[in-house]
Amino acid sequence: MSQLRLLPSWLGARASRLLAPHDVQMFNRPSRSSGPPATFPSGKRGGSSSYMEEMYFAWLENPQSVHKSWDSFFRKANEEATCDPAQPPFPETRPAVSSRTETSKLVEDHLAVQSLIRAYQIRGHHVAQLDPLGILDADLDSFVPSDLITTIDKLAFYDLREADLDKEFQLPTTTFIGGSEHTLSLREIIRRLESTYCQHIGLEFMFINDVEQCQWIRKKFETPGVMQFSSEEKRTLLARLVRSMRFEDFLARKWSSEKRFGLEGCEVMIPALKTIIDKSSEMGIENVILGMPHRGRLNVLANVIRKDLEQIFCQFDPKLEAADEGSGDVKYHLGMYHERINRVTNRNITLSLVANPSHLEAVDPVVQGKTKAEQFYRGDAQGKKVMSILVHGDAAFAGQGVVYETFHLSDLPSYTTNGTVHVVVNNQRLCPFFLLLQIGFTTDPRMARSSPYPTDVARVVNAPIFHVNADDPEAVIYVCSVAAEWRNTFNKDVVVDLVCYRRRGHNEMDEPMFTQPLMYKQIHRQVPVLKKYADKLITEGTVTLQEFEEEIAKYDRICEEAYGRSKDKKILHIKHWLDSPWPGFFNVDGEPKSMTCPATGIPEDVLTHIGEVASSVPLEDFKIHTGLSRILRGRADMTKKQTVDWALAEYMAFGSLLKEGIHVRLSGQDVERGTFSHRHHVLHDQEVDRRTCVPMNHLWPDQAPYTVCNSSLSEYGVLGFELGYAMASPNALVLWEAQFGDFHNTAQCIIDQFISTGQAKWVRHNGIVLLLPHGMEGMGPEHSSARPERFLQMSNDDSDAYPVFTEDFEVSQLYDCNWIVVNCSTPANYFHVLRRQVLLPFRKPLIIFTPKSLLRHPEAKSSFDQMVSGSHLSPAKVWLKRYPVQPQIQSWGTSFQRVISEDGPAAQAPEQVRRLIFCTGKVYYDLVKERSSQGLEEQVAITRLEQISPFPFDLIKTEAEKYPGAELVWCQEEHKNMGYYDYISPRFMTILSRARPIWYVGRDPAAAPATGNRNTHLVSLKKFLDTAFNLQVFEGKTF
Ligand SMILES: Cc1ncc(C[n+]2csc(CCOP(=O)(O)OP(=O)(O)O)c2C)c(N)n1
Ligand SMILES: [Mg+2]
Repeated sequence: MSQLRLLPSWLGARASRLLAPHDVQMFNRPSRSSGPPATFPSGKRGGSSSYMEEMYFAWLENPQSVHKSWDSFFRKANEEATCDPAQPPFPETRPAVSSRTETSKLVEDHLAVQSLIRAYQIRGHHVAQLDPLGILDADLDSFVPSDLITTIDKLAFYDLREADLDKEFQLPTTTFIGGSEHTLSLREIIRRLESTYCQHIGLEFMFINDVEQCQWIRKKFETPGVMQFSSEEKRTLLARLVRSMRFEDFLARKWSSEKRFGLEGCEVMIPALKTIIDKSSEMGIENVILGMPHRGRLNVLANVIRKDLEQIFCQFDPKLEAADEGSGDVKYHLGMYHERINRVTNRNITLSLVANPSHLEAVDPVVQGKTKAEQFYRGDAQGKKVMSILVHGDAAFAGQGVVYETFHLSDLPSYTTNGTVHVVVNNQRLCPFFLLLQIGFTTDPRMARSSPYPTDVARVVNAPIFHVNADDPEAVIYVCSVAAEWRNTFNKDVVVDLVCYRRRGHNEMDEPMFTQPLMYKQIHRQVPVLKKYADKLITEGTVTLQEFEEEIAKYDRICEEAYGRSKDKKILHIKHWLDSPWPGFFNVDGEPKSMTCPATGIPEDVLTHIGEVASSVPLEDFKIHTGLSRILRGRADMTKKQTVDWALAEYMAFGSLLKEGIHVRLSGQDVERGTFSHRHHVLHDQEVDRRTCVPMNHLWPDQAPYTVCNSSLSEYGVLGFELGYAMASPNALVLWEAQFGDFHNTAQCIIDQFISTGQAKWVRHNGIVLLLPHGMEGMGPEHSSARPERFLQMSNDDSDAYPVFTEDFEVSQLYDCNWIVVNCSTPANYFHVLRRQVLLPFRKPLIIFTPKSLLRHPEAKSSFDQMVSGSHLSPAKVWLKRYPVQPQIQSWGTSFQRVISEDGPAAQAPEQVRRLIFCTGKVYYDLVKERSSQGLEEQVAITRLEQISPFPFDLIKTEAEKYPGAELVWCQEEHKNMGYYDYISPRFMTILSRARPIWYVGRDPAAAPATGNRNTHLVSLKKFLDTAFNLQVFEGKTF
C-alpha cells in the first residue's frame, strides 16, 4: 500500500492521504535501486512526491549526493518555506483553468480519470498489501508508481486538483467499478480502485493481449460486492483451515524431531486447493491431476486427496517394513490416486498426486503429459473433464528452467492440457525493515531472481497472475475460485501467488534463527491465520467460540484415532501409493500376468498392407512434393520386393500396433519428417496451405489413433511430458526422439530421477521409448554420441553374478532390470523391439540408439521373412533352431534377436575361427566390409550384441562356446572410456568365468566424444579396423 514519508510540513500538507487512516503507515521503504537518482525530475516523474521525497531525504543527509539542480531547488524551497510556511515550494505546472475552455477541460479531466483507472489496473499490484507480516514487498521493490493516487499531491500527475475529487466522472467501458452506476465522483473512483487493486489482492493481467479476457478479469474483481461469502461458505472455509492447521500441529506434537516440510505460514493452501477443485468440479471437471513439491505435501495427501490418515502416520514409524521391491521413497515424495465424491458439488471426482523426486519443478511436465493422456483417452479434447494443478515454491518457480519449458508447451496443439492452475507458495521475500532475509534455503531473494515477482515467468504465455495475501482466507478463496473459473472458461493457464511466510525453517530440523533472528522473532509474534479468521467469524457472529472449539476437537479426535490404528501397520505397500493405477494390466497382487512374451512377428499380408499405405497418399486431390513422391515410390518398390529399410520397418511396427488397438505417439523435434528426412509421417499438400495427411491414420477403419508431433525446442520439458503421457496407460507406445542423441543430456533430470529409478522408487512401471540417434560419422564432438555409457552405467543388472538360466530367463531378466538398452543393427530387429515393448506383460523404459547413415545404407535392409509370424523358415528361425534358448519364440515366429550371431563361412566351421569379434550397432557394417576386403571370412566371426542391457549372458555364453579356439574381441567405434566397453567387460568376465580375455579394439580414451576433424576421424577408423583384423596383435599379451 502507498506509504507516506516523514516530510517537512510543506511536503506533508500535500501528502495527506485520500484514503482511510489505516492505510497510512509511517515508515521508509528504500528503493530497490541503490542511491538516489542524480538528475532533476523531468517527464513523467516530474512532481512525483515519492521521487521528490527520495531526493529530499538524500539532500538532507548530504546535499552533494543529489544533482546540483535538486540542490538549488531544495535550498530555494527551504528559503521560501521559511518565509511563508503555508506556501508549498513546488512550481505550479498546470496552466490557469481560465485559459482553457470548459469543454476542453472536461475532456482532459475525463481522459485523466481514464488514465488513472488504467494505471491502477496495470500497476495497482505494486502497492497491494500482500505480505501477511506487513513488512515485505512481494515484488522485491518498495517503489510506489507515480501514477497511483497514494497522496493528494499525486493528482497533479494527471493535472487534477483536490477540488476535482468531488466532481462526477463518466466511467469508461473498461472498468466495472461503477457496478450499475455509470458515473462516480473522483474520490469514489479512487477509493474503489484502491479497494480492488491495492488491498489483499494484487492483479497482474493487463499484459494479456486479449481484450475480452482483460474485461473478464476486470469484471470479476472490480464489480462492487463480488467478494461476499455466505455464512455456509465461511464455515466451510474455517473447517478447512482447522484441518490444515491441526494436521500440522498433530504431526509436530507426535513427531517433533521428524522432517515433514510443514505448511505452517501457508495453511491457507489447503482451502485454496479445495476451492479450485470444488469450482472446477462444479464446471464439469471429473479428474484433477496434481503436481507439487515437498512443502505441505502430507497435508495435501491428508486433506485434499483424502489419503487415509493412518497410512500417512504409519510412515513415521522407523520400523515400518517395505512390502515392495526397490528402494521406495520418503513419504513426502510418494504419489496418490483417489476417486471420491466431491462433498461440495456431490459429483464424482478423481484426484491424483504424481510422485516426484526432490528435484524441484521436474514433475511439472510429467503432470502435464499425464493430463494430456487422460484427456486423450477420454476424448476430452477441450479439457472439460480433466485438468492439472501445479503447486510451486517461489524460489523454484523463478529459478528452474523447466518451468519455462513447461509453460511453452501449454498452447501447442499436441501438448496443451487446456489450461493449468498454478499455485505458488511464496514464502520468500526481502525484508527492508530489518535488512534481513527470508529464504529459499538460505539465499536472499535478490540473489535468487532478477524478476520482480517469482511468478513473472508466467507472463510469457499471457497467464494472468493473482497475488494474494495468504493471511486473508476469504481473499484467497475468492482468487482461487476466479482462477478455476478462468481455466475452465478460457482453457488457459493462470497463476495464484499465495504470499505467505514460513513459520519454521526450511524444514522442521532447520533453525531459522541462525540466519534470520529478527525476522523470525517477528514471525513468532504473528497470530496464526486460523486464529485470526476464527476471531473474525466469532466477532461477526458466523460461528460461536464453542462451535469453533468443537470443530478443532473433532479433527483432533480423527487424528488421534488414525494414529492409534497406524500403530498396527507393520508393512508399507508402496503399491497403495500409485499415482496411476493400470486396472486389469497386472493380476490382483500387482504382478505381471505371465512371464512370457509372444513372438513379435506379424502376418505377411499385414506387412504388405502397411507398406502400401506407407507409399501412398490416402487423400484425394492431394499434391505432394516430387522429392517425396520419389521416396514413396521407393517404399512401394521395397514393399513389392518384401524388404524394408529403417523407416519402413518403423512404419510396420507402428502400423501393426495401431491395428492391435495400441495408441502410438511419437514426439520430439522435427519427428514428423525425421531429423534425417527419412520418416515423412506427415504429408503436406503443395498447393493448399496447411493441408496435411498422416497416412498412418488411414491404415484400418477401426485402428487406434496415431499421434506424431513436432515438439518445441525443449528436451527436459518434452521428455518429461512424454514420460507423463506414458504413465497414464500401459496400452500405448509412447516414444520421444532426440534430434541427435547427445541432446538428451539437457533432459538428464528426467532420465536420472524418473526413467532409470521411477519403478524402484514408486513401483510405477513406464514403457517410454527413447530414440537416440547415435554414431561416429565424422560430424564432430557434438551430434555423434548419445552417450551409451551413461545409460549402461545406470543399468542395474549385476555384472558379477553368474545368472541361473531358467526357461523364462529372457523375460524375467527384462522384468528385473530398470531399463532396456538396445542398439539394433537391422531394421527388422528395430521393428521387433518396438513391438516387444508393448507385447511384454509389464512395462520398462526402452533406450534405443538409432542410426543416422544406416538409415540409407544399402546393406541395412531386412526382408519380410525376418518380420513375419507363422511357420516361415527364416534365417532368424534357423538360428533359433540351432540355439534353442527361447522355446516360446521358436514355435510362434520371428522375434527380437538380442544377439545376432555370425551366419557366414566362419559359422560353418567354428573350430577354425581365430577371432570372434563382438560389436554393436553400425560398426558391424564397417567390420564386415573390412573383413571382406582382407579375405578373412573364415578366420574371423562377427557377432552383434543387439540388446546390450540387460546383458544377454545366455546367448553370449553360447556364442563364446561355439568358437572355442577364437580370441574374443570387443570392437566399438566409440572412445574406450565411452560406449559399451566398461559395461560389457566385467559381464564377459563373469560369463567366461574369467577363463578367456575379451580384448578391446576401438578408439583410444578421450575427453570429447568425437573429433571435429574429418580426416582424423577416418584415420582413427582405419586404425582400429586394422587392429580388429590383425590376428597377431594380442599374441603374447596377458590379461
Ligand atoms: C532442482 C533442485 N535444486 C535444489 C534443491 C534443494 N532445495 C530443496 S528445497 C529448496 C528451497 C526451495 O525454495 P522454494 O521453491 O521457495 O520452496 P519452499 O521450501 O520455500 O517452500 C532447495 C534449494 C532441490 N530440491 N531441487
Ligand atoms: Mg520459498
